[in-house]
Amino acid sequence: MTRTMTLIAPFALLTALVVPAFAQDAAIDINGDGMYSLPELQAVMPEMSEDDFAGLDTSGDGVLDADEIAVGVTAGILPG
Ligand SMILES: [Ca+2]
Ligand SMILES: [Ca+2]
Repeated sequence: MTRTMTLIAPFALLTALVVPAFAQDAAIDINGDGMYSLPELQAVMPEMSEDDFAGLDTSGDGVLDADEIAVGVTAGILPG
């Protein structure tokens, strides 16, 4: 029980606190597809560079999904 909690808790915190604050911001997701493209992010974060974006887009599909956003927030690249 204790061991399971230790493994799960950090991820639960990320999901509960970090993802919703940024990834559910409809003002950022301009086209409403649930993903964040570089132009959408640059609209609110002009300092976001193509290199920053490429580094976050670990799946390489050209957009950031909620998981990739969460990684960026944890890394301090995106606001939480
Ligand atoms: Ca979008
Ligand atoms: Ca991606």
